[in-house]
Amino acid sequence: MVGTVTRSTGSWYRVLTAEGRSVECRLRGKLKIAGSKATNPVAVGDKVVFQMEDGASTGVIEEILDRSNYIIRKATRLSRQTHVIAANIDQAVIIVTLAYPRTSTGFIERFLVTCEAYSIPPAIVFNKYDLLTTAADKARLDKLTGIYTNIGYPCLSVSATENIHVDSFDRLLKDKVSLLAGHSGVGKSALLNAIEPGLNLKVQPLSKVHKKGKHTTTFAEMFRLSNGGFIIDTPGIKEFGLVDFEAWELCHYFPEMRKFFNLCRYDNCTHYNEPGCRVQEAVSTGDISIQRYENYLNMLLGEDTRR
Ligand SMILES: Nc1nc2c(ncn2[C@@H]2O[C@H](COP(=O)(O)OP(=O)(O)OP(=O)(O)O)[C@@H](O)[C@H]2O)c(=O)[nH]1
Ligand SMILES: [Mg+2]
Ligand SMILES: [Zn+2]
Repeated sequence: MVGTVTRSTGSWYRVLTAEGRSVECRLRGKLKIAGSKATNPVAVGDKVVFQMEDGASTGVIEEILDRSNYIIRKATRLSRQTHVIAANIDQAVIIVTLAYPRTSTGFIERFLVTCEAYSIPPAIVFNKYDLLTTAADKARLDKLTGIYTNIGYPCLSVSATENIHVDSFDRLLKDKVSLLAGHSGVGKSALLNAIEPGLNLKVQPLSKVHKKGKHTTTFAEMFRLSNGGFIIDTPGIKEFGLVDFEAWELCHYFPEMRKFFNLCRYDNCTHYNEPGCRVQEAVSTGDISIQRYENYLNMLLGEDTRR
């Protein structure tokens, strides 16, 4: 039988069949993916072949089907071992807020670069629209959505608590496997509850002192939505860290730079301060957003934008 892994606790995997049946499965002996350095051979989202155990309601996973993509995190900072967080993801949706708590553009762009590196289409959802009350707040939102939609990244402005454009959020997730990311407190659980009240996810009040929100979600799991979509709820964004990259390849993860960087004078141009650089020229003429370029430089030069 074939199914999708919807939950992994280390030794047991919950596998959902096309008929909608969930079976708790173990792994057959030393099942490993050839060449993989991963500590876990099977992750949420994996498509697997399994067999029922004789006279039991449990199953055994015998084979992992090829992944269309997957995301990993390093076991530790220096370790070469990796942990696969999830596989076969149709899109990665980042929930952000311009206030309470404020998500930095550096953080959004690090997320977008990670999506590009993993070949996962991203989407950006600006939540807590109801809290943007001044003209300056709204102008800032318009500017950001302008920058991202121009590059081709879909953007939504919503409010989970005031029910603004929640239907668009529902359509975004329909029939797709979506990874949901975003800082603690931006309203991921509130938004999911708004489109699917039966989920009853815990919504945590923002801590008044730090305006940062407490971390409440604990492990990766895949939820089925009644619109046919699946949600992978990650334990915080830190697990969705940037893959390792070389300086010359970072620009490949900025789609708006692609049409310029082959035209630079030097083949190994990093678009920082080299003469004859067409990317820097495009920034000065406004064809590439200064904000995006500055965040590119921050990533290139290794400044921490993980805030
Ligand atoms: N004003 C306003 N508050 C919201 C909105 N959405 C969520 N909140 C509030 O923001 C706080 C955090 O919401 P959660 O849904 O728990 O945030 P989360 O992203 O799931 O946080 P973690 O589970 O910790 O990652 C709660 O107090 C919500 O009521 C919104 O659209 N507008
Ligand atoms: Mg939550
Ligand atoms: Zn250049």
